[in-house]
Amino acid sequence: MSHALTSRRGSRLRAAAAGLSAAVVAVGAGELVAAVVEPAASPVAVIGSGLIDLAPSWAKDAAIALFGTGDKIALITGIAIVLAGVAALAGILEARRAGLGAVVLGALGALALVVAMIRPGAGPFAWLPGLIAAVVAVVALRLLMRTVQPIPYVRTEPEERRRFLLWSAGVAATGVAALIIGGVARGATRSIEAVRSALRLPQPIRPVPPVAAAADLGIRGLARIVTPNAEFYRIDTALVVPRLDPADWRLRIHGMVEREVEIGWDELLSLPMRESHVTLACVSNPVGGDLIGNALWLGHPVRELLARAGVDPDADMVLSRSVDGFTASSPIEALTDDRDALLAIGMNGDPLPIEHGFPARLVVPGLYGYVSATKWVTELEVTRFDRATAYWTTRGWSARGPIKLQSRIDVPRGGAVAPGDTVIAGMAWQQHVGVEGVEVRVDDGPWRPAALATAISADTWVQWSIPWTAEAGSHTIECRAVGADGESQTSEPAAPAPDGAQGWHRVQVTVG
Ligand SMILES: Nc1nc2c(c(=O)[nH]1)N[C@H]1C(S)=C(S)[C@@H](COP(=O)(O)O)O[C@H]1N2
Ligand SMILES: [Mo]
Repeated sequence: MSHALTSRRGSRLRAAAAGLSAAVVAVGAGELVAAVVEPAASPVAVIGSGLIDLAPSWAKDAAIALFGTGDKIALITGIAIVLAGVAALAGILEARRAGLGAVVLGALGALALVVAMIRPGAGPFAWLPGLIAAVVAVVALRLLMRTVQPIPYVRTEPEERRRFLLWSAGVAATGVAALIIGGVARGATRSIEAVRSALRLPQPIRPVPPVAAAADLGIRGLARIVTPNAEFYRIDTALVVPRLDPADWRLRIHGMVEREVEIGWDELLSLPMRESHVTLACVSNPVGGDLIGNALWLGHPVRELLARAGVDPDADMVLSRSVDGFTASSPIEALTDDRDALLAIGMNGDPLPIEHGFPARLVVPGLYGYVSATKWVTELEVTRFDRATAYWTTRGWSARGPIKLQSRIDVPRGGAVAPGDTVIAGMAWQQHVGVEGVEVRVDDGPWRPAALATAISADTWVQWSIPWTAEAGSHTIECRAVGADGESQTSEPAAPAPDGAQGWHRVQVTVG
């Protein structure tokens, strides 16, 4: 009897392992085919992107809060764990009833096929990776099942067990090899990266003066006034970064316009370029958070492009659309007033990094990124707020997103502080309005004015600092800003959803 039980448990384990191996080789095959025919149709990526688009916004907020910019790695890990569970189950089902498990795995491949085909920007072979994954999964599972001993009460012979292990490990290893080759193939098709690095950006008509030395206090731990591209926060829904060839890129301006306008890359490069420092901020940035960065952007004013198309006076919004379907709703005044909303092609002197929207994106001072900063932008639809709804608005975020007045303590960041004379320093911002002052208090003491560094412009954040003599004990440091319009930063706390976090940043330190 005990022999029979071990045997049955053993064969169930083998069935689960067969399911897993079949899934690994199927994913490997699908990813390899995708890497060759259409990287964006990768089965894992399309299912992940589908989940991102379907996820309720609280789940996304939680993912950003938990993992920040690592939210995508967390998602892929999650998918891998779920897939492993389903695959093991499929193996067990297949052992119970031939065909059942194969249907489960095949259905997953079919799902990847369908999702790859219906996503925006799907190419002519978007269906292929999912189909290959489905077929490979079914064949591999059926094959492996033959080597599993499903007969109860008969102890599996060691040779049979060895044979199974060999087969199943071989199949899984083939899958891993396919994944690696796929990764290498994807790397080799990095031609867009080559195109990008060979690009020479045009000169702006009026280069901005170099950032004043007095704009950056150079305090250790304080954010730099201009954020290097490699350190710039990245937030988007793109699991696979769109790789647009500038030669194929076009921007279409349509909707409530007198005439549709379409411009390509060469024409864009021939237009007058402006440059300006603009601080970009994410609406998901919590009080004290770092989903914010400042860069020197080079681009052509959106205002000029809209003027070419001739905007209907009834329009009050531009719905900008990315090649991957993401949309943002910007109030039309923000794109047409004197603030120089840019169709940007350069970031800190380089072409836009691919993950920051290469070859072109929008940058609008004063608006959160989700309502303005569309990356990989290919369309501007002139419309009205009562006619069209953007990606995050359908998920419960505010349709309009002016940036709120905020200030942040960078130094000290909390924890232990040595006693004696030191400095408290941080950043403050309210893009397009500007910051007039920052005040700091320690332990409910009096508010003391901090010294503002030189601001680059009202469209950027500004550094501030204040001396402090740290005395032994625990202390709470708070800061608050006053905008250039005279408004004070509210003490009323609010979560990021639906229109941006607010409240005072507070840091706890222990001196001693
Ligand atoms: N195509 C596309 N553009 C997008 C997004 C996106 O998900 N897809 N996210 C927006 C959001 S929410 C923000 S905060 C900014 C972030 O820009 P960055 O990644 O260059 O910092 O991009 C905006 N542009
Ligand atoms: Mo954002």
